[in-house]
Amino acid sequence: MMGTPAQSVVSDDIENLRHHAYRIRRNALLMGEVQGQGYVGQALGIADVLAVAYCRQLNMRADDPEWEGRDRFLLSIGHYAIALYAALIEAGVISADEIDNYGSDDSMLPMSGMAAYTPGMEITGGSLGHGLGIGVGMALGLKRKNSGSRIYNLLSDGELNEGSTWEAVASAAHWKLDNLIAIVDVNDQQADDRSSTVLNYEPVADKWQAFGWETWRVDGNDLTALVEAFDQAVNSTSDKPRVLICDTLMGRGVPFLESRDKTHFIRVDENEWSLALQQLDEVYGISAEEQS
Ligand SMILES: Cc1ncc(C[n+]2csc(CCOP(=O)(O)OP(=O)(O)O)c2C)c(N)n1
Ligand SMILES: [Mg+2]
Repeated sequence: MMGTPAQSVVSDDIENLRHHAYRIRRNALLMGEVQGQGYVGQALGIADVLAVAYCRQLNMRADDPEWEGRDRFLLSIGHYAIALYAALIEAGVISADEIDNYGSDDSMLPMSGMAAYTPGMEITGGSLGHGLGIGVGMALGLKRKNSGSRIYNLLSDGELNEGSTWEAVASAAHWKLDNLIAIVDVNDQQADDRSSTVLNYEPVADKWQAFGWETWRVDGNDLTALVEAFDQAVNSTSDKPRVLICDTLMGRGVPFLESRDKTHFIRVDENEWSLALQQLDEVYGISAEEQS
């Protein structure tokens, strides 16, 4: 029976993360409702990854987001800002009161991620293909300072179209950046079409591996698989940079959004935000009383 307590700790852990992921999705929908539109599909798709990163993995201090010893989480994809805000709110870095200001003038939550505006937003992303290069420089700098902090970089499958991404992939391996963990959101979507239709990215895991990265490919909506992959990436003793290639589903957790064809930028009718929130509660088995 030796394994039983450990297993129940693990399942408690997953249950907690499931709740965090639910709240991240909910925060994102509430922000979408404020503006009536947004990159909500991405936030719903990446919420499980962010729950594991922000509610389990990152070494950080919610009340001191610039603490020198922190792990840095770089969001290359500025349009995913709504997803990161939702996670920063859940992690206690940003107050939930800010949700109502999402996207308005002078808000700390602008629609595209900008470092100067938002606590916990490490870089200004949005000109795609630069996050990993910045990550390489930061990881190298931290190593030279003998810091134990890690750099995480969340990038998208659309960013795999950028030559600058692959320059960064090559240099990270060259510099043996074992403190760098890339996370690729493979949702097979981008602005113009399916990513695989615009420019085939497969075999994506083989490519990163051939460049000298330790590589995991996981279902990015499976919390247990994510926890395992994050743990292995963090605990590996190799001198290679690490990448978690996460297959995700845009709109995950809200069935009427999951089944949409075009999910890059979502607009729904005014009354459909409450439908989205209601469907999310149904998917998670949360009753109206629990919510209030
Ligand atoms: C260098 C650069 N080229 C083009 C754009 C315009 N753009 C904004 S989002 C986007 C789609 C990128 O793909 P991905 O991040 O995979 O899209 P998603 O999964 O969010 O639909 C594009 C082309 C940009 N921001 N930067
Ligand atoms: Mg994409």
